Amino acid sequence: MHRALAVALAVLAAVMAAGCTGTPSPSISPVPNATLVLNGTTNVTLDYAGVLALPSVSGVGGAVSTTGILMGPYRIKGVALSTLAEQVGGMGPNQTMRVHAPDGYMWVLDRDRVDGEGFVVFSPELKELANPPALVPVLMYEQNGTPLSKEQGGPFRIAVLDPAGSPVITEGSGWVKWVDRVEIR
Ligand SMILES: Nc1nc2c(c(=O)[nH]1)N[C@H]1C(S)=C(S)[C@@H](COP(=O)(O)O)O[C@H]1N2
Ligand SMILES: [Mo]
Repeated sequence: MHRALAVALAVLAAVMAAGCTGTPSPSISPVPNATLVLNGTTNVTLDYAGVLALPSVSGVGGAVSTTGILMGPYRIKGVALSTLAEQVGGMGPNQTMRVHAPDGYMWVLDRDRVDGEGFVVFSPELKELANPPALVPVLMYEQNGTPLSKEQGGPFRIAVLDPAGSPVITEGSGWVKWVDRVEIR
């Protein structure tokens, strides 16, 4: 009994000592570790804070997978792809933007798409809209007010939003996950 009590007290003392003197616990950073490479007339490499420092756009958008599964619509915050292009000298009318991910996935947008034109747009009921609103394709870093998890395609994923807030649904194949490089050529 005495011995058990002594052990218990020793353990308690050790726990309290650790709690009080506390060597700093390994910091769990809320800032995702990320690198975004922009290749154009010039080349720029941004970290997560560098992307968040760019002018942002917010709105609403969702996606539909090729198998008909609806994702969202979500509240979205990110950087317009046109703003990314401006960081490296802009995009000519006959140039294309290639969005790369480390799994080898790549999506090509022409100038009209970067400007938000020509997307096939659906309602959340997946009815195609004859007269869709003006859209903005973005490099999304926040979905419903939260940074994107890796599972959600984070830290950076392509999304297409309506800045006026209507729940526009676009084709999921363009919503590139884990974007690490954007190339103008
Ligand atoms: N990096 C990367 N992004 C990607 C894909 C992929 O294979 N790799 N698939 C695309 C396709 S075809 C669809 S329909 C959606 C699927 O999104 P989900 O994985 O969040 O369901 O992601 C898109 N983004
Ligand atoms: Mo897909």
